[in-house]
Amino acid sequence: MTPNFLPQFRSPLHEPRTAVVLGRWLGAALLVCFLTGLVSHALQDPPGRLTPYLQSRPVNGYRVTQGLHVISGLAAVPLLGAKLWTVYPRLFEWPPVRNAAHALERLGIFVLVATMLTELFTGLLDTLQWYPWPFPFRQTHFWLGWLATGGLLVHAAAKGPLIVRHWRRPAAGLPQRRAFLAAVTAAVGAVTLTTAGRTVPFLRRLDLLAARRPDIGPQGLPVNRTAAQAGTVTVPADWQLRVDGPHPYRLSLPELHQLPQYEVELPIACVEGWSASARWTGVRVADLLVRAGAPAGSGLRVTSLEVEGPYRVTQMPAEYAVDPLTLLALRVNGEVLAADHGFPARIIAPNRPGVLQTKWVARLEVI
Ligand SMILES: Nc1nc2c(c(=O)[nH]1)N[C@H]1C(S)=C(S)[C@@H](COP(=O)(O)O)O[C@H]1N2
Ligand SMILES: [Mo]
Repeated sequence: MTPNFLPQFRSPLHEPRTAVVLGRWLGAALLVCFLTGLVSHALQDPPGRLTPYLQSRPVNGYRVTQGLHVISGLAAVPLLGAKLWTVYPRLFEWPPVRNAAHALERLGIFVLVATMLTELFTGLLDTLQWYPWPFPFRQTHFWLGWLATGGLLVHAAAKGPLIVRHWRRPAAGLPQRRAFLAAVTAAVGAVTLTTAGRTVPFLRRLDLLAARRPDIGPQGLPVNRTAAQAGTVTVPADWQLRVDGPHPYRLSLPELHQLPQYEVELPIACVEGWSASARWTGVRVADLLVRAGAPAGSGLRVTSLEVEGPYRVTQMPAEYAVDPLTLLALRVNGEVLAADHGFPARIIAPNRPGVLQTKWVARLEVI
């Protein structure tokens, strides 16, 4: 018997079949989100042992995985809401703790729900580039992802018998359940359609909730961090690209424009949740390295004019450096780079997170 100072729940939907159906959908979304998150983490900050496996193809690889990451994470928000609503009467279970095993199970649920809510919330705020907390976003998001996924697996295992029992559709359907699941599906569909346009071009016009539309910005391309935000508005009039290697040299901007120019169509795929393709023109990074006498298999370090910032210095593994599509770009969509897109020169490479497409390049170093 539930004591009467606790709320009474009358909806027939607080039951295992509804919880199992929602759990399946939520589980699928979280699995996609977790795996694409791992890919993103590995590409952004490759641990040494992964470096030999990094690939510069497919060209749109990172765009697809980061797009799926954001889409599945956003879809998980209404799914988690519906799932928690279905099961929350269990929070009022009486007696609150029956025995040690039961206490442990409740503790597990608490950790699972807390990590998931925090994970989805921090991810959502990241797409708005809003970090109202003292901890580093990326590392926290990464480790919480492991905790939430681990918690999810333990939860699914603990509920195994119940899940198995309610896996198949029961012979007598519950009309309220059908209506509820249809409403949840509609909510997921609405969230996806109104946000996916930040990555998927043909949904662009429906992109009502997106933080940034991929076609708004100077030269038809959004900006993540403007020149003013990065404190690099003043490019010296006598700017020269400095290339360090066995045969170091410097090139002025007119000299760079005189070298063979190549044109590539490549996306900026930003980890803050948007991507957009553009036409870039510039000098092949591979050519610049050869000219510096770089031995085959060299990677490079790129330093920006930016005074300080987490992406002032980035490293590029050899796989990207030799790719003919990897440019030191001087133009975008037919125009000289705007200050916000990295004038006088920026890096653009295939299958790379946007954060590593270094703007306002000052120096390349063979490593
Ligand atoms: N030096 C420098 N380069 C940078 C950044 C930065 O903060 N500093 N931001 C990066 C990020 S997060 C992205 S998504 C792309 C965006 O390029 P865009 O502003 O030209 O679209 O630039 C990258 N290059
Ligand atoms: Mo970004």
